[in-house]
Amino acid sequence: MRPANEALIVIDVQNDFCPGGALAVTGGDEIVPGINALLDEFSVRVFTQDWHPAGHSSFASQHAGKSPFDTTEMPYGTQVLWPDHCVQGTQGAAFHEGLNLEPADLILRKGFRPQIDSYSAFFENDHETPTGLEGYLRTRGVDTLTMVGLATDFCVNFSAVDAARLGFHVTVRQDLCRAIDMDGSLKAAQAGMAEVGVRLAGSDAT
Ligand code: VGL
Ligand code: ZN
Repeated sequence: MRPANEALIVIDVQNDFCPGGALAVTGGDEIVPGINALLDEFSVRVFTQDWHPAGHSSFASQHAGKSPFDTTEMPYGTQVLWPDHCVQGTQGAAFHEGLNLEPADLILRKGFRPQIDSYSAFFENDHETPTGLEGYLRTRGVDTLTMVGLATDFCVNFSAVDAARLGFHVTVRQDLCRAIDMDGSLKAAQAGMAEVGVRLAGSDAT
């Protein structure tokens, strides 16, 4: 068992990011058994859940003339437009049925504000509005994080970079992540994570 200053953060292992889902990540479901096994090693265990209201501003369907994976300018910067996904209360927003949620200390929902997306578990995409996770972890005495989940190049990447900038020691287990990888986004994410001191462990499976 790892010491109490270490937490496992399981990012967005939800049906819509798994094969058959609205924003399916290739092999997204393959990581579930390995995550379940890793949960046993940690005494602090946090899961995140992408949780958008219907008609969320990150959905291409809300932008006339735009298609999924196009980009648009938002007040907080450039935003990729996604297929409708992880709509609150839908089966697509539910966790993968094989994922063992029983060990969860905290399930943190994000992306619920209609006008702003939230990839990171720590801040919304304005890089300013906190989710509260930093305070939760610090008040529990956690300073070291292992991150797994979906997708390597978006929510895992943003979460890992924010955590490293906040001063946490961060390891991303790439073998327990899968990437969307649009236009070289995986390579860019790996470089960005390495630059802020995130340790990239496990081989990149994509
Ligand atoms: C994610 C795109 C949109 C993710 C969430 O979990 O990586 N990606 N919403
Ligand atoms: Zn989303």
